[in-house]
Amino acid sequence: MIFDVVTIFPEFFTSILEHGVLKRGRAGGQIEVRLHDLRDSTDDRHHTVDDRPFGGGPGMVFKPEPVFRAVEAIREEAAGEPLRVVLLTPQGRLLTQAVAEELAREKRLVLIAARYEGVDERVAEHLATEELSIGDYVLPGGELAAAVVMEAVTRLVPGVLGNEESRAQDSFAGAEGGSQGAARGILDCPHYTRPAEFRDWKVPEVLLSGNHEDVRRWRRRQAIEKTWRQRPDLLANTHLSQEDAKILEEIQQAAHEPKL
Ligand code: 6GU
Repeated sequence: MIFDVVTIFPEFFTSILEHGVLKRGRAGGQIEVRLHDLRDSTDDRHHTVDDRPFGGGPGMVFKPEPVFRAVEAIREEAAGEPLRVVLLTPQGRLLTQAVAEELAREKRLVLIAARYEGVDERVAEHLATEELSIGDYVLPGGELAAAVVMEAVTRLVPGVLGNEESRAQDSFAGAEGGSQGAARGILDCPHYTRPAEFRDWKVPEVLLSGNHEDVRRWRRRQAIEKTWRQRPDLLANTHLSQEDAKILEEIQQAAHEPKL
């Protein structure tokens, strides 16, 4: 899979490309990341990428010409292959695990990281195939968002993690009809490692018991309880199995019983 990143800060990506899943995917040849400096697509002496907004107001807006030129050069190089062009913006559709799973099926993805107050709307209307946001907060630029998209997608590309099973148990996996995993649209359970006792805090006994069925049930219950407490919105959007619905009922009952 090829990621083409259009940015005015290509150096921003050098560190993340040398670490973790992106390093792995690149080394294994499953992914390739091509950085395109937007300033290389300008034609004036000062390599101008932005200008003042029509109608007034604070900040600057990315000019359309360099962005169109950069993406059209990529499109030409991709020679007729269908190409998804993603504009990173807080005005976009929300990146979810289901969206990441969908993007992971593509062969090539263009990511436009905008800075300043935004990009000329003609980019969104006539160049990008979609707009994507990584959450309901404002970042000063799209670089981190592009990095988030690449990391979330790359770990789903077959062969990168080498442990296809662990992904099925991700928090959110299958939340919106994507993959089917042990956990469907609920948060992950807690994890522990040695030492079994740290500063008086003991690892839950059941995890040391060696009883796999008890461990499975405990993890399931923890995951459901965590989700109910932290993200009840996820539970509302998830179809619970009969076993899970019963567990949730027990959790809720226990929470409402006065502690003696
Ligand atoms: Cl994609 N860009 C910016 N600038 N801010 C964001 C975002 C993207 N997603 C959430 N906040």
